[in-house]
Amino acid sequence: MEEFYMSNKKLRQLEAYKVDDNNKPLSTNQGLLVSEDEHSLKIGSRGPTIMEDFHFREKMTHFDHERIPERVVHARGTAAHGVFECYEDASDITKANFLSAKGKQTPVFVRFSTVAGSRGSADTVRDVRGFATKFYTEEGNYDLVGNNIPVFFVQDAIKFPDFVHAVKPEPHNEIPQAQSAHDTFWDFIANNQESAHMVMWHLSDRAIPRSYRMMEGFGVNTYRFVNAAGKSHFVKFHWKPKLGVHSLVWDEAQKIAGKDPDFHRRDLYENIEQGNFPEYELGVQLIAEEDEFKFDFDILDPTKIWPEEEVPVRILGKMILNKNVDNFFAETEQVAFHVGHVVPGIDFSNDPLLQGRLFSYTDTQLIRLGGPNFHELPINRPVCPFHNNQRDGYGRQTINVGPVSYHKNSIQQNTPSPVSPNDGGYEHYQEKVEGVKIRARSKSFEDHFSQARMFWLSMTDIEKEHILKAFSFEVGKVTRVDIRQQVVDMFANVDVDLATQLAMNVGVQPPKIKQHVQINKTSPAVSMYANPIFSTETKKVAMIINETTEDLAQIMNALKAQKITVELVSDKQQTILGFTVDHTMDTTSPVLYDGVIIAGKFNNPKTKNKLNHFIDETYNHYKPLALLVQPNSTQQVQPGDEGIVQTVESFIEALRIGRHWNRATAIG
Ligand code: HDE
Repeated sequence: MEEFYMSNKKLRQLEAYKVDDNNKPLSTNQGLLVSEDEHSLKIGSRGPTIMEDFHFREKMTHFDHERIPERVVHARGTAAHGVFECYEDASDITKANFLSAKGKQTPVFVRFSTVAGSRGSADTVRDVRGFATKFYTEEGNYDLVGNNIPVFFVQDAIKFPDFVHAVKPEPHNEIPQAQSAHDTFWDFIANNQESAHMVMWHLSDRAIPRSYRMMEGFGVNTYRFVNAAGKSHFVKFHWKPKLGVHSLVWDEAQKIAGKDPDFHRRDLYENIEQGNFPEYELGVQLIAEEDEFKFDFDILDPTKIWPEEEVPVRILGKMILNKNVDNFFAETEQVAFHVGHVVPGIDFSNDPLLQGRLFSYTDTQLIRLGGPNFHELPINRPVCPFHNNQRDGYGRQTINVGPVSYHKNSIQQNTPSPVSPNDGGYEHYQEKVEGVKIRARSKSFEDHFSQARMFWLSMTDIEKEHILKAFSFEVGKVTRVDIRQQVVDMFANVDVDLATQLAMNVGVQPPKIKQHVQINKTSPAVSMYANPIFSTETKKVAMIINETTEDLAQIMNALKAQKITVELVSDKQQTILGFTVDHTMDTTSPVLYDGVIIAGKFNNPKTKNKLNHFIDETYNHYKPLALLVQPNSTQQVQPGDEGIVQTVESFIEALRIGRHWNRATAIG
């Protein structure tokens, strides 16, 4: 067994539950060997099936019950195992043991997801992405349940059901699937203006990531770190991907949703299988308890970021995802995350969204996983021992021995017995709280537009263009004109020019408000394109070849040397110069690649049309295109245009950069 496998306590634990059915005799669930599995038991071969057929009944009953409710949000997801490694002793800020020593390793399981769509919906829709990590620490499971966008739509958990109802398919006809571009979503936004900041992120390219391997993660809510001396800091969590943050373009994302609805799932799975293990660094922003009120926003408000320029991110360690699941249902579907799964040294703030989340996550598992014993499912078990007086319930597996299931007792000398904080027992941070009982929101949560404008002002020109296009698409799909008008009026608070252009694009009156929020502050860290990470690593390229192709082996070697993944595409399934093609131009599509190389001349008019499609789409989506031979291509694509090249070397450079935005006639 591979070394990383042996050193990963969680993977070793899961081994005990694995069953290999390969080459094994068929039996019933009771272990009875089965001699025949294709015909039910009948009276005569044309007669009725009889009650006695226990084999049929067992098989069919199991089938009838094999679906569980999908997650109420984040239903569509995919997951992988990995390891977190601590860079340095962080005991000055937290007593969490998994952050206590350089080189300390902790097994992890990460589930990425979309939010709005059903379990079978497409990966590349415009949506927030979930980024949930379970650390199997020696002190119990710690779950960091985050998103790829650092703020949220609502400030108080009590509004979450309303928000989710608004974004989900409309209840009368269950349309549209996995889309925010519809009336109820935008009606909610216009009437709940605390969502302004989040909407700006949601309309940015962050909501159409290129890969789960190329997006940031954020804890969103404000938590607490507490060290051994009891000193507390407010903390926000960040995951920073080694490959940088990259996105699709909207036209491409929509097409991928049809060509390969599993695009992100496949990308993660294939790259892990190929040994391209995704890596993310874990960072924290810290605010000392005594500095709680020093900012021009409330640090407990989940619709606000802590600008990285004001509160720098301290990097604590890195996570590498190096193993795919063996069984999607057993692991990815049954994993149960909860923001309340913490370890000593990690605690909560009074962020009202977080407070509500602390209830919701366990509650939802009760219905989804069918009762209170979901912690016994292999994927959810801690790797450290756990003992308490909880007993029974559906599907209980543990056989707790002895007569005692209560505390205090004398029969078993009070075991299991509580552990003092000095010996690792969890102790809640002793925050002093006083106040009147009241259903209200703090006045310090009332500024909904300053950070939304800060986000807008921090965007590069191309990002601004994409946000305006996304706004125009989404609001343009709203059928009720008055909702379109309300959205225009609302976003004039963020930027009057933006709202005026939006009004023109969606056919309503220019905004009534003529004055946006008066701030000019920026936070360059929120821009994806201001300081991009350029790389060719793990980018996927289609090379179109046929019998006219030359130097194939050399080209492949040059690309592989840059860690580029190549798929060979031709007009038919065949082997050329010793290479078997992976796809025909019919079984794949240009939208599925980061760049295209044309290395074969085709004469058949129908094939030429297909080739032109590859060229046009690659051009329209700003991706690099190498014309190693000159095909009879469409007019607009000419060597010399940005990112349109004629050699493998210049293609590699163009691919490193990624998108080539200065193509005047591109549509993406
Ligand atoms: Fe969640 N969220 N959420 N959420 N959330 C769930 O738990 C909830 C919020 C996030 O891959 C549910 O097991 C409330 C913010 C992720 O299994 C549920 C509120 C953030 C996942 C739930 C929020 C998240 C969930 C549905 C507002 C980013 C998928 C199924 C107060 C920090 C985890 C489940 C996975 C899942 C409730 C808001 C992230 C119903 C009440 C903010 C990544 O418990």
